Amino acid sequence: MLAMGSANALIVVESGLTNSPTNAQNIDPAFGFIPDQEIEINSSFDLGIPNATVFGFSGDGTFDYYSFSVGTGASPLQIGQTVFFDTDYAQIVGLDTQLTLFGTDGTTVLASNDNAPFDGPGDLVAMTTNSFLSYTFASAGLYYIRVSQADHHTLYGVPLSTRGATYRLNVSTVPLPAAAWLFGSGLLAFFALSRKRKRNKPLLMLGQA
Ligand SMILES: [Ca+2]
Ligand SMILES: [Ca+2]
Ligand SMILES: [Ca+2]
Repeated sequence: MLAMGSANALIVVESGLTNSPTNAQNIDPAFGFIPDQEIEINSSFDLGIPNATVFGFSGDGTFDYYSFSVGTGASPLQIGQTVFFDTDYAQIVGLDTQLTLFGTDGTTVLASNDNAPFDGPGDLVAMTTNSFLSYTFASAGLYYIRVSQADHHTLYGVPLSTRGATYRLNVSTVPLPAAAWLFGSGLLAFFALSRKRKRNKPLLMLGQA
C-alpha cells in the first residue's frame, strides 16, 4: 500500500512484497515539505525540506527495498543534493538495522551503514543501532535504498527477522544548492539596486531637502 497523490501524503507503509529491486516500493509520491522533527538534519532548515517517511512493518523475513528518483522531477530530489537516510524506532523493538543504498542497477552499493555515528531525533536510545547514511547524487535516475537486519558475518545485512521488524525510515535533503543560488542572485539584485540608487541619487535626495 502506497500513500499517493497529494502533497500531504508523507507516509508510506511498507507493503510486505518489497524483497528485491524489481519489486521495490516507489516512494516518490510520498515526498512533501512539511517539517518533520525526526529527520536528522532539521535544526536550521526546518521549513521547505523535502522529506518522506516510510513505516515498515515487515515481519516477513525479507529485505525491504524502496526506490526513489533523483533529477527526473518525479521526486523533489535533485542532482548535486545530499540526501539523508535514517532509521528510527527499530531499536526499541529489538531490530538492529542496516541501511544500504544501491545505484540505478539495483546492485551496485553506493553506501551502507549499520549504526548511526550519533543519536539523532527518533533514536531514543543512547548508542543507537539504528542506521544513518548520506549520499550526494551526481546523476539522474531511479535509485534503491534497502533496509535489512545487521549481521556480523554479512557485509550488508540479512533479511529482516520475522519478529518485531518494525522501523521508521526517513529520507530527506537540505535544499542547499537552490538556496545558495537564490542567495547569490539576491546579492546580485542588491548590488544592481545599489548601482541604480547611486545613479538616481539626486532624485532620492529630494526627500531629505
Ligand atoms: Ca531520526
Ligand atoms: Ca535514527
Ligand atoms: Ca545497526
